[in-house]
Amino acid sequence: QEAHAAELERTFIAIKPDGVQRGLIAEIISRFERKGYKLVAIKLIVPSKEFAQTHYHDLKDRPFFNGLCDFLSSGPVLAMVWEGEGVIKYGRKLIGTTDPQKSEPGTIRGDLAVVVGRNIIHGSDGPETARNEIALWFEPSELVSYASNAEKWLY
Ligand code: FUP
Repeated sequence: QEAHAAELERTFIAIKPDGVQRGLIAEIISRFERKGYKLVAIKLIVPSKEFAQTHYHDLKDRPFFNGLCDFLSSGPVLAMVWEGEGVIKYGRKLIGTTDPQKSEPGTIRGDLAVVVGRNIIHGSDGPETARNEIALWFEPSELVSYASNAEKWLY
C-alpha cells in the first residue's frame, strides 16, 4: 500500500520534568518508535508558569491546577509530535490512565510511575486538543515531513 504521509494523524506528547530527570526519555521514545509511530518534531524546553497554565487551561478550576503548573514549569520538558494511524488514541493507550496506580502493567505510567502528580508523560486526549497543543508548543516550521522506509511495511 502506498502511504500518504500528509493524511496521517498527529498527536502532541510531552515527557514531563519528572520523566526527564529520572532518565526515562529513551525508554519512552522507544515505545512510540517500536510501535511504528514516526517522530516529526522534538525539543527540550523549560516552559514558563504562564505557558504551563495555557497548556493546562482546561483544568484551571481544579484544586491541583496551581501545583500542576508549578510542576510542569519546574524543569526541562521533552516536547514531541508523533505521527501515524490512530496515534492520538493509541498513544493514550501506550501511556495508560491518568493515575499510575490504575494504569495496567505494560503501559508507560503503569510500568514507570507511581502517583498521579508525577505521572511522567502527557498525551493529547483528542483530535482538537492534539491540533491545539501542537500549535501551542511548536512553530509549523519545526514539524518535519519526511518519507520513512518503514511506512511501506506498516501501512
Ligand atoms: P491526562 O490526560 O491523563 O494527563 O489527565 P488530565 O488531563 O485529567 O490531568 C492532567 C494532569 O493533572 C495529570 F497528568 C496529573 C494532574 N492531575 C493531578 O495532579 N491530580 C488529579 O486528580 C488529576 C490530574
